[in-house]
Amino acid sequence: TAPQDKKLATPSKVDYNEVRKSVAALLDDANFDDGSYGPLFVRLGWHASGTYSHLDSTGGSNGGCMRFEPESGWGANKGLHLARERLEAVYRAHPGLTYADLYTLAAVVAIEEMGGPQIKWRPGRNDHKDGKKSPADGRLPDAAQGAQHIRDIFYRMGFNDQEIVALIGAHSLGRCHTDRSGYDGPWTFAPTTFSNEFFRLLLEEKWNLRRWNGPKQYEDTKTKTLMMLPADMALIEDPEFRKYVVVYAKDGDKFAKDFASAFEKLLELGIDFKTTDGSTHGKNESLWKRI
Ligand code: CCH
Repeated sequence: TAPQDKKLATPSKVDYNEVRKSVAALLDDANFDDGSYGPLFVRLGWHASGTYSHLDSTGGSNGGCMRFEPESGWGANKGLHLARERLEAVYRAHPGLTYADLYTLAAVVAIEEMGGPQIKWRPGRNDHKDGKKSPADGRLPDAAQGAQHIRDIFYRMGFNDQEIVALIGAHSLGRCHTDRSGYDGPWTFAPTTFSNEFFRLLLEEKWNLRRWNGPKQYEDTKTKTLMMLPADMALIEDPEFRKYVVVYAKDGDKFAKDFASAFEKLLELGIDFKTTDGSTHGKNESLWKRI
């Protein structure tokens, strides 16, 4: 049997379809950003998982540690308390549900509800009682940097160049907030719709440095309403990354498929799913083979 088909040793009483429905019902809010918590939920699931290091098997979504110091206070996680607070009602309504499972499932539901691909997801993450096992700050990417930094960060998680580009395609969703990252504005004209528009805009628009008092970021020359981070621009400046940008800009279905695989892998980094035959899988043995 493929690892994902084995039965969990301790089947949970939680009805995850009901959890999905509860999350979906919380997405829309006309007074919040572009009308949806979806993009913020995606960022929550990604930041909960993206601390993983395959070098020492620390970090990752297990533990649900972002609700504690120090992770809750990291600069990179600014604003994510809004997502966690929004999801609190779902946690309370489903005894047995872990925060660690909820933070990752919320991202999956958000992507699906915003028109994205189905992403394989399974429960099995535990909650830690405090934030003591959180790694030191600095594992999430710095938007001011370029290709080398992006590779350092994502290779540490175990991703290759193609997966890196696919994952960052999530910037078709949402926007930057001056009171969180310091950056400002959305990447696309439809920030609550999953699409390959981020890649098309990267290639097709002309991007100039924005003249403003904030951090270095780019704006489109036509409407001056869209933005790119220095780290986003690295995807077209670096020839290896650029190859995949070209592929995904042309083929939205391929992007959706590759994004789903990479995002599934991201959410499972460092997780041991206990199975009925006593074996464990996870710690990414199975995932490693796919690199
Ligand atoms: Fe991202 N991202 N991200 N990002 N991100 C920001 C917002 C979102 C970087 C920087 C930023 C991924 C990779 C990277 C989302 C998903 C993903 C912001 C603005 C910055 C800065 C935060 C703010 O001010 O609110 C950098 C750098 C990288 C890689 O190098 C990956 C991978 C994903 C998911 C797969 C989403 C969604 C948002 C929008 C959040 C919102 O509130 O709208």
